[in-house]
Amino acid sequence: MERTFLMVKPDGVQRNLIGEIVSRFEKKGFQLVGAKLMHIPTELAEQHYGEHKERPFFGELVDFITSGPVFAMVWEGENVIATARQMMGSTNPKDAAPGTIRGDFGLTVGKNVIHGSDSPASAAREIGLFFKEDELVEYKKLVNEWIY
Ligand code: RTP
Ligand code: MG
Repeated sequence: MERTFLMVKPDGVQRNLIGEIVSRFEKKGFQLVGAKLMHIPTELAEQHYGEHKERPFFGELVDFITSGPVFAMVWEGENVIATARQMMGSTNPKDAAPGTIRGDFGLTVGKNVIHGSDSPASAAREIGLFFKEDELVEYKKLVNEWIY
C-alpha cells in the first residue's frame, strides 16, 4: 500500500493545528502508521530540503523548519501521495483553494502549515530520513468485528 510523509510545520504546531490536520486525514480514510513531535536538527533539514539548496530562500527555509517542533507523520492508503497534496493545496496559500489545509489556514508561502511528499521517490526518501523501520506500525482495522 502506498505511503507518504506529511509534517505539520512549526507554524502549524504553534497554532495548535496538529489535531485539525490529523483529523482531516483520518476522516478522509487514510491510516496513520507513524508519528512523532520533534525538533529537526539542521543537518536533517538541509537533507530534507536538499532539492532547494541553490534557491535564494533555502537559508530561510532551513531556519524556519528548525525554529520549533514539527509533527512528523507517515500515512498509508491508495494514492495517498497525490491525494494528500490535493488536500494540502497550493504551495502559496494565496493560491490555495478554500477547503484545503493551506487555503483554510496558511498565510504566507514561507509559513504554509504543512509539508507533504511530492512523488513516490520523495516519499520513500523522506520516510527513510525521518523514521526508523520499527517506528512504523502495521495494523488492520478490527472495528468491523467489534460493532454491528
Ligand atoms: P513542501 O515541500 O514544504 O511540502 O512544499 P511544496 O512541495 O508545496 O513546495 P516546494 O517547491 O517543495 O517548496 C518547499 C517550501 O519552500 C518554501 N518556499 N518559499 N519564498 C519562496 O518563494 C518560496 N518558495 C517555496 C515554502 O514554504 C515551500 O513549502
Ligand atoms: Mg516540496
